[in-house]
Amino acid sequence: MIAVLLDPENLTTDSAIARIGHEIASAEPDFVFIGGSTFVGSTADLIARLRCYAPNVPMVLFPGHPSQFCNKADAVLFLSLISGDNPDALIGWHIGCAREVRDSGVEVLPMGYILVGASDSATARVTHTHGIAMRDIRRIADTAIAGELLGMRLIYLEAGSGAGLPLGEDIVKQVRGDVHCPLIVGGGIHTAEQATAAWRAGADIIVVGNHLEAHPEDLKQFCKARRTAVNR
Ligand code: 1GP
Repeated sequence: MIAVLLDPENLTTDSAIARIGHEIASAEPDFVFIGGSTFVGSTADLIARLRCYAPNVPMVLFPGHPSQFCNKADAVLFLSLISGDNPDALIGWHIGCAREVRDSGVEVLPMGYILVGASDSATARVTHTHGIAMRDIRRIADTAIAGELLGMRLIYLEAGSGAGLPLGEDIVKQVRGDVHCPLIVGGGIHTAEQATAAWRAGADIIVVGNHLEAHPEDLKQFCKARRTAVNR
């Protein structure tokens, strides 16, 4: 599957929303993820506007800050940054919005979020944490196993938004072999070939953000590659 990640901070004009909205409606990705590392504010307006173009594509919150939660989404990735040692990112920010999330009726998906490498990424800066070194595949996989044992229903391997290169297939394969829950892989995916490599290594969902915000017309190529990868 494929998720298009949209950062409300980067979609501020009607024309930008219309452009990506039309591409989503025609290519039909499996999900739209909405969220950003540095955005503080509501996502409700963006969700409402995207739904006008693509009412059948699930809108899933991927919040970098509690203010991004809203009850207009279909689901929320309730993520804990388990690769780092910032208590706020592990559990603290969650407490502040726990009641609102529970009472919202939005489907809650507990997710272990693992930053790999990406020392200069927005996630690393905002959370004051370091990603796990790419060469330390054993620790990456053990972190994923620990997340699953703690009851997390999804594991997200993150190379960092805007990373020059996606995660290596060796990392994805190792984690795929070690956990049973759905595996999300994102960060630095710019081509359908890179997406296909991640799917074939074992990713259930690949996430593309920066590239599709800049080149929404490429979404159809990613969605076509998804069908090819599945039918291999
Ligand atoms: C970031 O994994 C996502 O959280 C997507 O990254 O913007 O590099 O595609 P990109």
